[in-house]
Amino acid sequence: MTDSEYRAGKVAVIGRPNVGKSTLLNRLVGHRISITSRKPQTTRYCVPGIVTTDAAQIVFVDTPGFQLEHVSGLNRAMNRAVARSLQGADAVLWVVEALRFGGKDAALQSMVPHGKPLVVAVNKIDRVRDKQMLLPFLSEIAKRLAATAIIPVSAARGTGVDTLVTVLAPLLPPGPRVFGDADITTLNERDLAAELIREQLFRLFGEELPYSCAVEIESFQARQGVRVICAAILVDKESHKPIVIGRRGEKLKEVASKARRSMEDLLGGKVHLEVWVKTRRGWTDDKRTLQRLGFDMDR
Ligand SMILES: Nc1nc2c(ncn2[C@@H]2O[C@H](COP(=O)(O)OP(=O)(O)O)[C@@H](O)[C@H]2O)c(=O)[nH]1
Ligand SMILES: [Mg+2]
Repeated sequence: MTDSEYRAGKVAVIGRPNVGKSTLLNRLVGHRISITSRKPQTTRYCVPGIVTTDAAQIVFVDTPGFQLEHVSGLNRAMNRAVARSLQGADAVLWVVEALRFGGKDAALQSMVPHGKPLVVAVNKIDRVRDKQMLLPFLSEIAKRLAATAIIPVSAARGTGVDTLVTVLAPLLPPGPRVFGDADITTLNERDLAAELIREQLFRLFGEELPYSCAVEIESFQARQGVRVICAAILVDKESHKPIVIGRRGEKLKEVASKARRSMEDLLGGKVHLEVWVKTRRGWTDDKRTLQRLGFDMDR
């Protein structure tokens, strides 16, 4: 392949909550950079994942599910982030769930910018026992969405994921690679660490609590090859504090030790993690807190 044939660009990954966007991003990149859980709307940031092949360098941008309900400052900031990443993308990867295309999926149609190449990934095909059932679903999707390609995949198993890269690469503009072969994301270690703590909140706590929590890294140092990290979990209600801490601090210990292990996996090397809990009432509507958490509040 000559230099002039090499492709480079951004692909925005969109889809209704819980279809497996973040799982797919992690599978594409080969590392767990975007947090996942069984609960909808785990993802709060646009998480870029870099995939480099002989033919192309693609920055996939995982996005939060677009929020139509609960208009808090946080939700508006998340919506702006999704809109911006769609504008900045060279192509769109729309993830839907096999055999499940409903109103919440259809509502996204108006968000796909006109003229941008669209590829649809039909995810979770590992759950479809009778593969014959897929064919009518795929043709239904083909009728409804003006996609360049519709690819059945399983993000959980890795099926079809390489095909996605092969299909997307020629849709991107020609250009040189911008990142090194080993680069997997443009997020820094501090942000990744905060997200891995948030992931445990989603995995370990009930329905409402994780949505009103945030994580702030208060200090992040490297000492003799060990990353020493102090983090605060912000809760929005005083009554949430004892829940996160748990009896004799057991819950918080579990959060910290699971998050620490994921950090060591992702970052490589030893991590020393201290986590504590702080109440900050109304933080989801507090511009300064949102700014500190990395949301762009200028618009
Ligand atoms: N069976 C199956 N489950 C999946 C697959 N991809 C994702 N999931 C699960 O679907 C849930 C939501 O995944 P997540 O990636 O957080 O979805 P997102 O909200 O679209 O980012 C999690 O419990 C995942 O384990 C898949 O290919 N097969
Ligand atoms: Mg997600």
